[in-house]
Amino acid sequence: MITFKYYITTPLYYVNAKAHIGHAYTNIATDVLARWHRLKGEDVFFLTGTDEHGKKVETSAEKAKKDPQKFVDEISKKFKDVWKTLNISYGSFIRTTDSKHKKAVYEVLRRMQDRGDIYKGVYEGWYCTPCESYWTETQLKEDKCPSCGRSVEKLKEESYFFKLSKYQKPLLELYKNNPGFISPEHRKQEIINRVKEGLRDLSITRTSFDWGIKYPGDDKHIVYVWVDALTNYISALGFPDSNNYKKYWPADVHILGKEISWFHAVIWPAMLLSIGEKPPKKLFIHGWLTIDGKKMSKSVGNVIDPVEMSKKYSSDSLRYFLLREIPFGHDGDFSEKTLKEKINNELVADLGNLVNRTLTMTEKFKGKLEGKDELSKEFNLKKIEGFIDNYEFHHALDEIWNFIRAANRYINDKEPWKLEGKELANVLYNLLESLRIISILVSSFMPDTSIKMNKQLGVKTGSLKDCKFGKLSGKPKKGDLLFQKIKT
Ligand code: ME8
Repeated sequence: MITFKYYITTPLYYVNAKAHIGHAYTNIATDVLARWHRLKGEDVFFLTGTDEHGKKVETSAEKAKKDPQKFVDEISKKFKDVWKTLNISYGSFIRTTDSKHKKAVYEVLRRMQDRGDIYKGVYEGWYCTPCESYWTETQLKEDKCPSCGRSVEKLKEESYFFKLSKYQKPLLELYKNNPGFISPEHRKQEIINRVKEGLRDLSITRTSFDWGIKYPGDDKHIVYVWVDALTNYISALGFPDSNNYKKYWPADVHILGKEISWFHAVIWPAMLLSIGEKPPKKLFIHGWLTIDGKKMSKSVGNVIDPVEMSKKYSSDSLRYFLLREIPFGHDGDFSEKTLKEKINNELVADLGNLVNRTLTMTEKFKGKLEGKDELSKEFNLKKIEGFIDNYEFHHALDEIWNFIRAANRYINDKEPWKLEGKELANVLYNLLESLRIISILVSSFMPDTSIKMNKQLGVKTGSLKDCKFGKLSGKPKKGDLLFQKIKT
């Protein structure tokens, strides 16, 4: 049997502050995909990590009165702790301060130089430190950074340049020949339109700060943080000649937020074309979360801590909510009020209730649990798979919930409390088989819940091929309620 590989990545988060709900959103969505592909039996490489160089991190370390390396060590560890709380099943965590990463960056630069794609010049422009980006006068929006809206400062420095302009045509060809390269469609159009307007060569070194990878052969230059960070997607695999690199590259998908689409859709593939490596197969660009309708920011004081949320409501509830509430690829709003409503109306009333009712009746029943399939028509695995393959998590969950609701209706219709013997066995068999399958279907979204369900059902962890009737085994035993009703 051929085992397919699946290489999926998240962005590398800046370590200037701790992880917030926006970072959690990306990692949860990526985790769902990684887990889903494991359920399909694929060989998954799931990469996340931290972006640890640049002026922004250097300034944050200074403010904290810490040595930059010590500072990044601490924050990077905190990111790992958050991912543990949220059950993020990454297989590899790359830090841009890792020595294998630095080696890969040198190799990338060497190849770009060999190609004749790097030259020395002078850069003058408007610099946005939070975004670590230079902008031209015309790109500014009301004299502010067009990406984040914050103040910019004028800088002039000697710099090495990458001949990005040379790659305008090859990039447009890449987009044309690979229609699925950038999703969603409207994001792809934005990129194509901007690339058609023309590309300027990219300044790839800085001299205004120290904290970063030194440019080979010219120590006062530090490698631009984006050239450094983007290389993570191959350095983590051991680029250039490791077995992992050969096996997993090109990435099947990079998941990222909309504000960094330019770096991933233009600069990254141009770098790869320059060094003679394949571009990733796909970029999926998701939208931004607002908090109760407002932009999340430290100054407004509305930054949501995902760990606090998951301690309050469980990590599974948070995971479920984020993917059920917001169509992936669109902007969306995080509201604690809606989170509580979803927990009560969907997790407690539908799924929790179905498990509780079924296990309560099963515990009282002493006969053999057997019957004939009356419920499998209520779910369509192909449809669910199709939605997930299209990154439509909310539709996949809708479909799974239709099945859960159908099973609850089945109890109401059959009135098993009035039945006994074979008739009762048949109803219980159908419910237990449905729950076993539901547990598999929700496992990527809510891994803890699935484990708890399997324990109560007395079954082993299943995979997608077990999503059919006729596999019930083990001894069910009622446990604690899966979800607690929240006071609103
Ligand atoms: O940009 N809503 O790092 P970063 C949704 N180091 N997602 C959000 C979000 C929000 N409000 N805020 C952040 C960087 N994100 C670079 C990346 S990659 C080689 C280098 C998520 O710490 C989203 O995924 O600013 C966004 O793209 C990412 O965090 C930015 O994280």
